[in-house]
Amino acid sequence: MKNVFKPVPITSSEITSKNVYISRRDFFKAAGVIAGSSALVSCAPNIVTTSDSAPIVSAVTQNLKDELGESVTTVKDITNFNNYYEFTVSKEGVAGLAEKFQTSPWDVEVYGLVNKPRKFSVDDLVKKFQPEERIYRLRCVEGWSMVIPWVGFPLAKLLEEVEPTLDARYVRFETVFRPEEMPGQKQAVYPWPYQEGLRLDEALNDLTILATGLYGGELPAQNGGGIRLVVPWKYGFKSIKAVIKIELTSAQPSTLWNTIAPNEYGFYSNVNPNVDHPRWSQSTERRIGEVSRRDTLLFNGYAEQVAHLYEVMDLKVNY
Ligand SMILES: Nc1nc2c(c(=O)[nH]1)N[C@H]1C(S)=C(S)[C@@H](COP(=O)(O)O)O[C@H]1N2
Ligand SMILES: [Mo]
Repeated sequence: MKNVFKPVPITSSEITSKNVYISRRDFFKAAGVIAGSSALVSCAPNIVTTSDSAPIVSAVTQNLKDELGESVTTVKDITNFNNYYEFTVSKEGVAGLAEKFQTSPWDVEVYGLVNKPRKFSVDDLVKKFQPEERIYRLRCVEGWSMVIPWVGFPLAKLLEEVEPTLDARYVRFETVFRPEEMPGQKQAVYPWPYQEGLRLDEALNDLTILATGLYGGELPAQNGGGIRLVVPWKYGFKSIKAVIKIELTSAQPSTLWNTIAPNEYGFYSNVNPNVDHPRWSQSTERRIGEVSRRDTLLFNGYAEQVAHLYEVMDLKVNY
């Protein structure tokens, strides 16, 4: 299977001898990624040893940790264990089927209850908003998790640009519909295109990003390239991939999983170890790459940043 992950370009002049010491900061500078502006990214440079024989990406990034000190998942696992039903329901099968999927050029249309509706190309968004590194935990509703070093920018920056009107209360996201490239979309089992939604204040929270890359490189097709949403305190299915439409609405948008099984997948779907899925417990999870299970954290460990959004809500009712 071809690895569609494009390694970060490091010039050979930067790797002079067998043992070269480079800081993570220098690494991402070389990669053209602006690092360090996120409060969640540790500012301490991680000094690592690289050698000629070891692939530089994994050598450097194996030292990356989130703000809780959790190591990032390997690029192999992140890009070869995916949920992406437009391609297949087999997690190991997505990467192969997504090999020919065109992720560039890519446009996103932002419209609805806004003063300045507009279509943006991902290239323009990258130039305009200077994506930064965000290391986030991703907790799938099925009970597994990863730690992913995304490259992205706050969705709030894009929403500011189009000026939501006072009536706008929700944001609806829609995935591209290309059944010729996405075999799963030829089957009417699911109500394509995939749709998701957030309340406007959730969408404006600084944790909510649009990702344009991972591991300092491009965003692989299987992870949602051209561009995807990442909402780290919610179950993974809220983080919709391959987004082409973002609509500001007054009413709560319908979402794919909530439409199919409203009793199992609520609109909010905040990670919550105290609210079980009707068919399984949500109190623990398996971190990909580990054997034993670990406790699931309320709001996936981001309570400090987001708990205030739900102060007046009963999370057992509004799950
Ligand atoms: N369009 C679309 N977005 C999607 C999905 C999908 O099937 N289609 N799966 C979701 C689920 S269930 C999860 S856990 C994450 C997985 O993201 P990853 O494969 O990049 O780890 O993507 C989410 N976004
Ligand atoms: Mo998921």
